[in-house]
Amino acid sequence: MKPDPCLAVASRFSVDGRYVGSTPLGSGHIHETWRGRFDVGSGSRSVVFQRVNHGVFTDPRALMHNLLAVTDALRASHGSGTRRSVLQSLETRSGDCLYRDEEGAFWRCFEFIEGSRSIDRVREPGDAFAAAAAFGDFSKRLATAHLALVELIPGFHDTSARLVHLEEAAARDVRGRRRAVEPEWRQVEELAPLSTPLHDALAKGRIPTRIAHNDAKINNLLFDAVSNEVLCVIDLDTVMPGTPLFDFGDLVRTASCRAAEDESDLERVEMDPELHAALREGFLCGASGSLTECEVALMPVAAALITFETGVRFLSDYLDGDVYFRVEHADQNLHRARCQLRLAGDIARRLRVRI
Ligand code: ADP
Ligand code: GN1
Ligand code: MG
Repeated sequence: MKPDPCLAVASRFSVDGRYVGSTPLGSGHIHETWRGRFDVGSGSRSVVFQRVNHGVFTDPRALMHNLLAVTDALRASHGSGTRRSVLQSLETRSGDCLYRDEEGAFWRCFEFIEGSRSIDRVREPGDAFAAAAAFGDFSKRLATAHLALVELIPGFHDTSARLVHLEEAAARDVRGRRRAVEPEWRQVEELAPLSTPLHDALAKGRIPTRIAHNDAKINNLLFDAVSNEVLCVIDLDTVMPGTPLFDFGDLVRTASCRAAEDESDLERVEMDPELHAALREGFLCGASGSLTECEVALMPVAAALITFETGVRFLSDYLDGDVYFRVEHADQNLHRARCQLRLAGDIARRLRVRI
């Protein structure tokens, strides 16, 4: 049996009870996350232990500064009863929000939201509606908050910069993979005009810059395991100024397609119009009138853009030798890139986005 990675960490955080063990949690691509269980006599209690990806988030203190600012603002906005609706960071026994282990890794701990689950794919339009309404509501709540947030990953949704990075990765070609990605490379060239309209609208002030989640994929939400209602928006590490359109785009990318993000049968990779319609309605309902006409008009563009951009990022990482996104096999980033590029084209076609 493998040693428990959380064993040495569990005693460092201020959690009552006898530590029982941990199990891996979720399918995020960045951090490593576990559910830690404690015996508390009358029953059991769970927390989340997360080993921060230090390569991606190079300043863990700033990461926690942002997270606490965002969760404080959300708690203030929700009022009472936020136990299952706002992420709660737990402190170490010495009152810190991070623990640094002997290997130099940073750990954080959250209250485990009991009776919750995350999903990687949506089946029912009702779940698509609820998910999008939750992210729409999230951006509305933060729109008026005065948050001094550090830009943890500069240019996170700067699609042109992502394209430049792709060119650089191809030029370095550290694993000799460039030749094998010729079809994907051509797709990127075809879809590249998608990167202009939304960023232009932002730069020219036709749409406002607002606080956004910036990583609104479907598994960054917790659903009630029984009732299926959305409980909580999680993974708050990329909350920064942006536009809620980035979030709508990520929702369409991850919740309008019935296939997996790295599906190998490309025939299955397409936007389901019924799920898309539910996402659109849900997002507008959650944001309840806070979006301008111009923002609403750009929703289809955002859906194609974010899907394209994510494809570009997966392809870059494939060429870079899989240094950013966690992979389970050697070609996973290539499979992910293929799917996202195909889906971006399909979204653009179905939503009549001009390329
Ligand atoms: P990553 O940045 O790697 O995606 P996340 O913060 O999204 O990390 O966490 C990974 C997964 O862990 C989530 O998709 C979810 O399944 C689970 N998770 C995270 N926080 C909690 C929590 N407080 N309660 C229950 N499950 C959680
Ligand atoms: C990552 O952390 P996770 O798995 O929720 C990534 C997103 C990508 C997504 C692709 C900080 O999200 O930007 O869109 O993978 N997060 C970061 O699935 O880069
Ligand atoms: Mg996540």
